[in-house]
Amino acid sequence: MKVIGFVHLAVAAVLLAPFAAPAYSGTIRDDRDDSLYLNLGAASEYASVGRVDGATRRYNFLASGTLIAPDWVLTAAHVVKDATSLNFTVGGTTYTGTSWVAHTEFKNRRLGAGYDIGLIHLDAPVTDVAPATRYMGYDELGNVTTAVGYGMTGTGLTGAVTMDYQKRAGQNMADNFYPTLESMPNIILMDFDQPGDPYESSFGSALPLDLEYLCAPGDSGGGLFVDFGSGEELIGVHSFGWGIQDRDPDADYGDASGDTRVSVFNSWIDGAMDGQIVSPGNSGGKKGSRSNFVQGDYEFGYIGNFSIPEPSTLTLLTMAALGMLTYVWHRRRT
Ligand SMILES: [Ca+2]
Ligand SMILES: [Ca+2]
Repeated sequence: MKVIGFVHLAVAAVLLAPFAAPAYSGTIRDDRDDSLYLNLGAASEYASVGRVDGATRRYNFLASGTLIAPDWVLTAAHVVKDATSLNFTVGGTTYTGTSWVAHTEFKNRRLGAGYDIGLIHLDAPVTDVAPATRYMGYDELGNVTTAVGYGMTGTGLTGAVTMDYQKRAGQNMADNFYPTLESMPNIILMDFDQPGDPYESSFGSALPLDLEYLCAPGDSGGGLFVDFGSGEELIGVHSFGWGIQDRDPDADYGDASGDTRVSVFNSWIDGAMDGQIVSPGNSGGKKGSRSNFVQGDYEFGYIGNFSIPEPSTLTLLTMAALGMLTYVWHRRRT
């Protein structure tokens, strides 16, 4: 183990200090065997989800991403925004990111605004793994989702306490959209329901799914899938965790997570892959353009039958802190 990464741990600890212990939390049901989640993560339907190893000027980090074209990886804006190098490993091969772009409306790490989406262009096309199919509709809510990534693990009782570099997948219900002020809701919310304890439910049904699961630091950028009847489709990009009840976003029971909604960004994704949208400062660097939403015929009323407290300063700090924590201290293997 090398010293590299120390600075990053320090950054995360400072951000967490006011409201969270520097121990993180767990992500699988405490009454299920981990092998079930590992096996689901290894399923061929989710082969497009790979591991992102990145660096900024100050630290190395680990995150996740989903192959959506032979040479393009969809991930979170906060994964690529400050990166100085990015590698993507999928199907046992590591590819080098030659350029990347974060959504230009992702500003000041405001994860609650819902523009946490970005792309990485690879140095060579991936030929042995099929890209994920992006979802084009708006009917995500009420479906069983499968979240896939390389984040930390643990159980709902312990929180995310272990980084073992394994790929896992688990299920959750797409309960609600996060009520942002945007013209279309662009964040999908899920909560980690505790078996036998309805008080550890933040919204939606209090009954956990068989492989109930919550994303944890390191999962950022990974994929959220739903099978609408014609195979798994990519509906979300893992963005943040939310300590909605205990104000500690450690991915234990009662916590929630947010995914950036893929379908409302499909035209932005297409524009970025065509080279029409480039982040300022990235290679090729023309000035970034504004988002280009598909307006469609979406209907409002998405807040539905639950209420989310007004985002307090503390809540926003919490989400921002987890965004930083996603840059898990990454042990460089020698
Ligand atoms: Ca749930
Ligand atoms: Ca918590």
